[in-house]
Parts: sequence; C-alpha cells; structure tokens
Amino acid sequence: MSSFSLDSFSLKGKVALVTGASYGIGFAIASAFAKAGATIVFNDIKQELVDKGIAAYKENGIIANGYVCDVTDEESVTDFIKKVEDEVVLIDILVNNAGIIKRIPMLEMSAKDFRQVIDVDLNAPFIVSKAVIPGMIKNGHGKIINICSMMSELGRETVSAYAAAKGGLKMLTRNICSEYGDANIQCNGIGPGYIATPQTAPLRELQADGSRHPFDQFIISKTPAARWGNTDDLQGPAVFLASDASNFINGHILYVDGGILAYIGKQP
Ligand code: NAP
Ligand code: GCO
Repeated sequence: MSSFSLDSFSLKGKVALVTGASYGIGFAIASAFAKAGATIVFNDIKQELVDKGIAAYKENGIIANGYVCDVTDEESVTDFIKKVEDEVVLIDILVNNAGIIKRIPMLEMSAKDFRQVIDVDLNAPFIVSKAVIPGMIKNGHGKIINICSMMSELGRETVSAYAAAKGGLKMLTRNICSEYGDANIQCNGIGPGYIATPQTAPLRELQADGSRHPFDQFIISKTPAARWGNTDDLQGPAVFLASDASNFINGHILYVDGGILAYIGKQP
C-alpha cells in the first residue's frame, strides 16, 4: 500500500529563501510557499524595496524576513546567509529568482552590459547556491529552484546576454543536481513563458494610437494558451518543486509557458 498523502505537498516547518522577491515572480512564489506553510526569507538590492516587500507580504497576512543583499557580491551573500542561519535557521529551499534583462542588439551592446547581465542572472545563482548548499548538506536535504526562461531554449533579437545567462543557468541546474544529488539535494529549474511583470512591461506598453504593442500581439499568437502568463501561474509548479512530492525529480527544467515551446506558430 502506497504511503502517498497530500501532506507531501506541504511546506510546513520549512524555511525558504527567495532572492529578489519584493515584487514580481519572486513575490508570488514566496507568497505561495507561505500559504503552503513555509517561513519566508527574501532579499532585495535596496532597503526601500525590502521595506515595500515586507509591507506587501504583511498585507497578505505573511510575516516575511527581508534583508538587503546584492546577490552578485559574494562577500555580502556570505554575510547574508550567515545572518539568516543565525537569526532564522538553516535554509531548506532556495529560489534563485533575482534577475535582470537588457534588450540591446548584440552589435550595439558593450561588453560591460553583457557582463552585468551574466553577473546577476548566472554568476549570482552560483554564488548564492554555493553559500546555501553546506547548510543543506548539514540538514540532510535541500531544494534549489533556478528561475530559467524561454531563453534557456530559444534565442531572439536583442537578448544575447540574457539568453547566454539563462542557457547557462539551465546547465548550472543540471550540474548542481549531478554534484549534490547524493546529498539529497534536488536542484530543478522553472522556465516561465512570457509573464506580465515590471520586467516585461515595456513589451506590453500601448502604442501612441492606443493599439497593442506589436510584441504583445506576437507573444499571444505564439502562445497556444493565447495569453500572457500571470505570476500566479508559477505558484503551483514552484510549491511542487519545493515539496517532498518532487523528491525524485532532479536536474529538470519545468517550462510553465502556456505551450510556447511545443508550438511552431500560426501558419500565415
Ligand atoms: P522583476 O519584476 O524585474 O523582478 C526582479 C527582482 O530581482 C527585482 O526585485 C530586482 O530588484 C531584483 N534584483 C535584480 N538584481 C538584483 C541583485 N543584484 N540583487 C538582488 N536582487 C536583484 O522580474 P520578474 O519578471 O519578476 O523576474 C524574476 C525572474 O524571473 C528573473 O530571473 C527573470 O529573468 C525571470 N523570468 C521572467 C519572465 C517574465 O516574463 N517576466 C519570464 C521568464 C523568466 P530591482 O527592482 O532593484 O531591480
Ligand atoms: C524578452 C523577455 C523574455 C522574458 C522571459 C521569457 O525580452 O524576450 O523579457 O526574455 O522575460 O525570460 O521566458
């Protein structure tokens, strides 16, 4: 007789760190974790954003522990994780969510801009995971979820640095799985499709004549679900990958994209 129970989806008693989670996708994921029973820790780059985040969680009845930390700065990350481990407890779940994008055609992009995107979107998940994994090994378990992208699989004009970083993040995910799977650490990715957040707001802005942005129409035509995703669409998948229900899933990228990657596009 199977011992399966819906309790395996619960995060009761777990501590989850979600990076860059004052708003947007990180906020939605952390809020879902809290609903599933976890204690929430998050960081953002500025005190002002952390304060806004704490207030927004509070409005939803969630007491979140917020810290200022730039995830690209290894020393600051090490201090931050030590503080969390001293003030809260060892981290059971890490979501590498903080990320940026610069939409610049490759031939116009400076090496400095390219490096900055790689730094936040790829180097930082390495730095934060490296700081958290020793505690997970001590704990005897751990879940790491890396927020990947459609650009972990696809390219498009203007996003060379972002695509390089998110493709790299997919492989970092598989490598963490390979190196620490035997320590009972599961490292998986979520690849959101096109989600309505501040990061994608410029792609959805109305035109001067009130019509929809051409990219907005393009994305809807490329998405079998025929809509942009909402941050809520990522909540169930994130809870699943953070919970014991996914204990034998490792090194997997779960695309939550309304079907974009399955679809060749509308015939002309
Ligand atoms: P967002 O609205 O721009 O939020 C990103 C968060 O990360 C912000 O709070 C941001 O703070 C923070 N952050 C940036 N750099 C940081 C740093 N160095 N240290 C700490 N925090 C930092 O983005 P989102 O749309 O919610 O995206 C979240 C993640 O999902 C990103 O990794 C993104 O690439 C990925 N994603 C987004 C989509 C989408 O369609 N929206 C799709 C696929 C993947 P600031 O406000 O100070 O910049
Ligand atoms: C872009 C978008 C994307 C999305 C997302 C898709 O300019 O193409 O911003 O890259 O944010 O990552 O999954």
